[in-house]
Amino acid sequence: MSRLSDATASALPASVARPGYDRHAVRTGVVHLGLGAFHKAHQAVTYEAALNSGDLRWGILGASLRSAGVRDQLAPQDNLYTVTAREGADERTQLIGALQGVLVAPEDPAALVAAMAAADTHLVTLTVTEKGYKLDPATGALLREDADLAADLASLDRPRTAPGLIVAALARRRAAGLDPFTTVSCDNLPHNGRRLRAAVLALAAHHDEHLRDWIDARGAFPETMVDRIVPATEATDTAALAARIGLTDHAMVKTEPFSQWVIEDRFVGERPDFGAFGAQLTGSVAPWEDAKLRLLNGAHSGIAYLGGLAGIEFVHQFVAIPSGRAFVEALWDESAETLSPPAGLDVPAYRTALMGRFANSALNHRTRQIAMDGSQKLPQRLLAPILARLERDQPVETLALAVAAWMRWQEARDDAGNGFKVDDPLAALTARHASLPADDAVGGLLSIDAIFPPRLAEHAAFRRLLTASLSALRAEGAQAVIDRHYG
Ligand code: NAI
Ligand code: CS2
Repeated sequence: MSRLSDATASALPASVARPGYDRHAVRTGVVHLGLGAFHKAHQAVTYEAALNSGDLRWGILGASLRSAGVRDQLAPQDNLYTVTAREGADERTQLIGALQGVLVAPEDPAALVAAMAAADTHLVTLTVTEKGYKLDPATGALLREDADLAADLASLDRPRTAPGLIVAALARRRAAGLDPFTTVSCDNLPHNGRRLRAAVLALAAHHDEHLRDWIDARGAFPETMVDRIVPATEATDTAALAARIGLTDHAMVKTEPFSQWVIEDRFVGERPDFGAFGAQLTGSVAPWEDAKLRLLNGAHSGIAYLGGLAGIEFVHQFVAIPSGRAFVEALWDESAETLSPPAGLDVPAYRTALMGRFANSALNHRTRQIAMDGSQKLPQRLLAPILARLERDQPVETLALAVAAWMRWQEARDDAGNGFKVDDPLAALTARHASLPADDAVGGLLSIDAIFPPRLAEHAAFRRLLTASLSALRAEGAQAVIDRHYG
């Protein structure tokens, strides 16, 4: 079967929406760091809409900071790929032409810095995962002991990290008399803009205080809340798409119909008319971000660890079990009380919609994928609402069970005894404690201050609750514990 490319795209069925603009007339206004599934299915779709409206400033140059895989997938396809939104039996596919090219930073960091420093580049955006910012998950401070960051602290001649690339490119723009670009984190980090700004300023200050002051005065790092469930593409997805559209797309992404992007209206120079293309510009993102990180992502993490331990592969399978669905609702009952919902967010309706999104069996969202990088995710998803509730002497039984399940997950063995690799930058550290007797394991894991703030680590009642939950998970198994409490 032929592969998707400029030469073959005309053979696509009429049902596939395609670019309504001349790809060769597009200017590259966006450089995106971390060209992964989520960017392709979320922000890129917004830029595609801008291009289709006739605003040809918003082509994308993607960059991988780690490997050549995505570039090698897309180059033979002239950087074309498709986004397929699935819900039950319904699926809609769109051809995306906004991507103009892909750079691989380790191969040629200078080329990436030059692209970020180009006059046409108005936005530098990121989806490098929570761990890509080289920040302490609990405090947000730079992880100066990280090898790549240490190299960027020593020299920015060949930057390796996202903050390093941004500082090097901003220095280049300042020297050329250009304004900074607007730097937009699109990762599930709390106060993502503020955290990225702090990392960039700290790294800039290390090299040149005047550069730091210029970025501080002239730069913009808007906060964002980003939401679209985009599971990793699997071979079966690619094969099913090829059978339907008659071309092979090795860079396809699958997602849901839902998409939301809330952006703080804080930009330096030119930007797309985001509001016209479905994004929400606002003065305050935090209430939206808290709701999404604590309700959607908090439930996701609880499902990932409890479901994963019980041998449940997919999110929709977990919520199809009555006790699983009841667990999610109980977690939402606890977390929702810690929110200050923004005007326009109806929390009960949001929860109902979320449960429908989780139940979407067409996504096959793997619990194992969500379980990844838990040390980087727990603080904002589960620990923040727990802290808020403990400060008000409110119970945290369900949130604590989700944390205990993460602790049990660190043992790298599910309830059936199947071993697995804990995919987490702190896995070596958590493994030291995970298999100790329950209270020692809990105490050791709570002592990891990159994850647990002292107020939690020192909370005796919380530690006792975690120890009881972990003991039950070890003795009965996750499914039995969920059935006993929520069945
Ligand atoms: P992905 O695995 O497809 O892409 C991850 C990207 O991050 C890749 O380009 C990878 O090279 C880069 N990366 C990973 N570790 C890095 C590091 N240490 N330094 C620099 N770059 C690094 O994952 P996907 O689905 O694109 O998700 C990426 C991020 O997007 C998530 O971590 C999350 O913050 C955010 N997100 C994802 C959603 C989803 O459903 N997939 C939804 C909402 C937000
Ligand atoms: C998921 C998120 O993998 C995970 O951690 O919880 O990627 C989730 O799919 C998105 O935040 C949904 O917007």
